[in-house]
Amino acid sequence: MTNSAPAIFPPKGVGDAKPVNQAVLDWVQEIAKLTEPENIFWCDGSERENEFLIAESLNQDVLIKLNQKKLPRSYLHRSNPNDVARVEQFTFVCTPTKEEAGPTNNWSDPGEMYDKLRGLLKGAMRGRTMFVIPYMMGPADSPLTKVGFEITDSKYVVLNMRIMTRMGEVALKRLGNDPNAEWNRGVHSLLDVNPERRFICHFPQDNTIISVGSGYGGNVLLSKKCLALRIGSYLARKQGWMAEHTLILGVESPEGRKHYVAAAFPSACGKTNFAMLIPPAHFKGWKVTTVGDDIGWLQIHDGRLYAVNPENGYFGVVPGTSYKSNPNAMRSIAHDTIYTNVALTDDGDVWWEGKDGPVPARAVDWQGNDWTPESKEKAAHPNSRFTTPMRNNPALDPDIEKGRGVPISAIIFGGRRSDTAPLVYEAFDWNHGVYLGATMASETTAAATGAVGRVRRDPMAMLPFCGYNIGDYFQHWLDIGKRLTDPPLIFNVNWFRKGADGKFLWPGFGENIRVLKWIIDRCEGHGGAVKSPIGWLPSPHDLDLAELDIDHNAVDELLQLDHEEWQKEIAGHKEFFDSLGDIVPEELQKQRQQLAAGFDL
Ligand code: OXD
Ligand code: MN
Repeated sequence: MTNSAPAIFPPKGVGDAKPVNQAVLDWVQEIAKLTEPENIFWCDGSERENEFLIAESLNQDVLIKLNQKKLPRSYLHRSNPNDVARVEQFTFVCTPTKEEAGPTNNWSDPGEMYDKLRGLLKGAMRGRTMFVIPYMMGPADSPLTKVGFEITDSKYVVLNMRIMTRMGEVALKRLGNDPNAEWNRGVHSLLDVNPERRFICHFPQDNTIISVGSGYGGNVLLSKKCLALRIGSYLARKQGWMAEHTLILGVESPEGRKHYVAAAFPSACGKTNFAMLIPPAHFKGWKVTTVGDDIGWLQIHDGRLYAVNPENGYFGVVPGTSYKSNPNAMRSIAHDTIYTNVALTDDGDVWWEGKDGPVPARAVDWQGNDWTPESKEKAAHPNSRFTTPMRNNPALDPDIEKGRGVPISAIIFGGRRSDTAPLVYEAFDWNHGVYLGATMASETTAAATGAVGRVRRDPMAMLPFCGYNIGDYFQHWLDIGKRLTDPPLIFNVNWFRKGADGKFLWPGFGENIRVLKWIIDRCEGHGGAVKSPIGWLPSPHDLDLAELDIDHNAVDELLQLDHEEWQKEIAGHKEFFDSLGDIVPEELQKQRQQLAAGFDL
């Protein structure tokens, strides 16, 4: 584990890929003047550069080499134990007024925050190398694609950005030399990795992100949550598209009919697993392909929604990943992968809770301590991660580079709910679907610091990621609906409902294809459903449950609406809307009243 980032001196031909755009050069000089680095390293994302940075990272204990026979070109990184997840309490949206950031974001006056950050960044890179990373989010020929530059003093960030984005020449080419071109400015410094000096700040009006004091992916890979979601959602509203915390998958029937769906679940609720699903034997001939596992950018074309995945890799939660839960993820992370905060075995392999095979008799845990199965601590941190190129995924969709994106037939919302929310139901129409998204709730996970397992409202899974006022965000969804002549159907799913014995009622993972099939049936107009006050629900025989080892009572329970639970749930919706104040669009208030009437409220 290392927080220090001493300077490195590359050989000739490495670290000198200077961009030509004068606006970028000026900005880099301005940041260098402030942070006073030992030297500037202009990244190009090339193989040679990567090899050099890996060698330096091994020298400086930023990376540990894994068994290269078992895991070719793969490495382990141990973060500072105080720095293992996103920090929502230190994440700010700095808009000119507090109202623009809205009630769900931490807000600070941009001038004050810039001053504070300038103070923290002053001389922060002394004795360190300043890396300048040009990157592109989205396929090369998409109108949605954005260029960003991230300045960082962390080699780990450079190595991860190379996996997670389209980095180097391709970004420089897209930007060109127009000094007025739109591009995102990102500055990151580890400082001394001190939680007291940790701030993740967004300045949407300036298309700028400044992140200090952390080395954790979600806080420092500025392409991801910061640009693709927070700044992205702000730009999307302004420019008439959508930036969402959603996976995108393709599903093809044995007859060759293909649909794409987008599914917005909160962090660590199984987006990666769903996006890489392998159907069970009974669904022979069905095929699921992955477009994206975390973020979707959606635009309207000919009255339909089309989605691209702006990312180039996966930054996924490791614990629980196995050949049983997600074989495609296991194959993806078998090579060219950076692991963060998993355990290391004697033979240089990685291990985590929930991995296939026997539990090792001993290992070194994520903090570098000896570990045995008797240890009280987990061997891998619950939010330990893999960073792996999307091209490692055997189920990668062939259309990931399509600039227009893939046409979306259904949008699925979902969360972790032990009770209340049935396995699946369908909204009556777009506006009702927006209401389902707006009132979504989920039990919190280890992806962010704070209590785990607490039910919180997480509208469209965007609570930590919406870069502007959530009321305006709801209205943006409603407005998009008005522009769609062929809108996707909207659904809600819950894989996590538990029975009285505290066990999950639904097997999940590959079996989720059964729910997906019903969703597709509905999209094609031939799936059966019964009308309920919350939406269209399948009855048990509308779901294909053949060859599934599940108790009939469990299925009934999964599809049941408990009157009292729903009365409580609707009170929760009201409480949430009330907590937001008068920014909730009238249409959603109307939807809530209609729902309440269905439960005698
Ligand atoms: C993520 C998250 O890392 O949502 O994708 O936290
Ligand atoms: Mn996410």
